[in-house]
Amino acid sequence: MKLRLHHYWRSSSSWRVRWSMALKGIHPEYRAVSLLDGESESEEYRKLNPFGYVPALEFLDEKNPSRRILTESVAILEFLEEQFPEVPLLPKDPVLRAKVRALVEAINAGTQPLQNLTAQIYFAPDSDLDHVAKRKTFAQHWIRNGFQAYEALAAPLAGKFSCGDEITLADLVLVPQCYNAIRNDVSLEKFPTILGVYENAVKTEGYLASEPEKFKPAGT
Ligand SMILES: N[C@@H](CCC(=O)N[C@@H](CS)C(=O)NCC(=O)O)C(=O)O
Repeated sequence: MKLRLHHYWRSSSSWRVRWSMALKGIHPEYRAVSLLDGESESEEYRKLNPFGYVPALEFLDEKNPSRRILTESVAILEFLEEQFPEVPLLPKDPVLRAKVRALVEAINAGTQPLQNLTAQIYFAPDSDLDHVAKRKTFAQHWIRNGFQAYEALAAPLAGKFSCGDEITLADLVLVPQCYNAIRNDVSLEKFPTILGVYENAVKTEGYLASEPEKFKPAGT
């Protein structure tokens, strides 16, 4: 299977997929899509992902156009789970699997979209300082709102990571969101479970192989 991952170095949704691939030993071709100069919004890119979002996963050896592209990072993560099960990122126990998926959705559906750049710009469209400050307050609110729920859901489950001592999909989604939180000056101190997971995760090989700095375009 020849894969191309369309991604952006700082995109938390892209990072989730890069991390899963690193753990599963998958080496796609990477294609950087800029979110800053309108490339992700272009007509050309929207043929891959009509939302104008990254990531998008392309099957280079697929001839049928309707089977060539996958979008939505969580759908991609689930696809990778099914196709590359040797390194599992979901627990075996069905109840814990559902709980990990709930943690994934707490960030994927309940946090990330609300603090995404497109939502921020819609909320405060001008580029003056007042609007830029408003965008940040908006992002901080939704990140804290999501993290208080994640903290409550994960506290009874967590060990080194969000569900016990093994990395799961929940961590692959949470930790990139922590990166967004830190960029937006949201302290993790008020969320001790999240902070513990973050501190453990940053020491892992999968984190180091997938983190934004590793994919930062030269000259950025
Ligand atoms: N639900 C989508 C969300 C993707 C998404 O929001 N991607 C962000 C980067 S993390 C993006 O492309 N944002 C473009 C923007 O905000 O302009 C997924 O999980 O793939």
